[in-house]
Amino acid sequence: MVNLLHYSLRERQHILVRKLADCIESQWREHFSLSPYPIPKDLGYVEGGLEGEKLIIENHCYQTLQFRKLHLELARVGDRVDILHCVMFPRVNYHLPVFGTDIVASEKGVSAAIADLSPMTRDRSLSQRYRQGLKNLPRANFSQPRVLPEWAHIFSEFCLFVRPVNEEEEAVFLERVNLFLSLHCQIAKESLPLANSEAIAENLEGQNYYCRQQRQNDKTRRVLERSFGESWADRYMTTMLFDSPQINSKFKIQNSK
Ligand code: BLA
Repeated sequence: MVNLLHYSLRERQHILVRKLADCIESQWREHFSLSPYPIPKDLGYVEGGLEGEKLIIENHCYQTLQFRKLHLELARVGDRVDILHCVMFPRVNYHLPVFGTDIVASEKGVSAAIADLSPMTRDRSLSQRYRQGLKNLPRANFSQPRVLPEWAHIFSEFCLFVRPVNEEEEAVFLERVNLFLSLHCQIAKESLPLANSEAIAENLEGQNYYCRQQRQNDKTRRVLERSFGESWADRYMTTMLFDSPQINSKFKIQNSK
């Protein structure tokens, strides 16, 4: 029964949300061996509606050798707004950026479409391999680029933040995110774990900072608060959407040698 409900949400969602969700999942399956990720029991599939605004949230989470958490979330606010949220958090002993994407769409169209590969280094730069790969992507023009808010300085120079105005621009967005993902999955698959404790500490700090900044997104917080209340929204943002990595004692032992 639960599965049927899950499917019915995606099938009712905006076509760009459906297509991007399918694209993300198929890239994950193609490139990685996916293990289950333990989602707190009450947060896998959630429905709420305190102020009459019904919110349905469906979470899909996995982990792999290289990623502590692959998270795809689909949500619907009332019967009008569809949301896709996805973040790929690397394990801190892998030197990889954080892939993130967000779509906010309604019958009127897509108001926000965002995608980035965000650097975790102190100087906020992507490695040469990522920069080269991203620079070589075909040019993508959008008629309504959007300006990022202040908290979003965590994103890279390649961050895409637009309001696609028609199906053609939606397709260009989808294709570009697909290319970000192919590049990222390919590099991730070939990368080896770090043994240097300073480099691991830098990744840990980078992810903590990324999560702290993302939790400042008041637009996300307000949607969650309206349906579930303040404390629930805060718990959801810190545990489900942007949880800081837990440092594994294994790294400490390995690196103290
Ligand atoms: C914007 N996110 C938004 C907006 C809403 C949400 C309603 C405003 C849309 C607009 O301005 O047109 C809501 N997003 C949600 C909700 C969830 C969600 C409720 O994911 C989950 C339950 N946000 C992310 C990720 C990124 C991100 C991974 O979750 C980027 C990698 C970015 N969302 C992001 C940015 C904005 C946004 C930059 C614009 C914020 C602004 O203009 O102030």
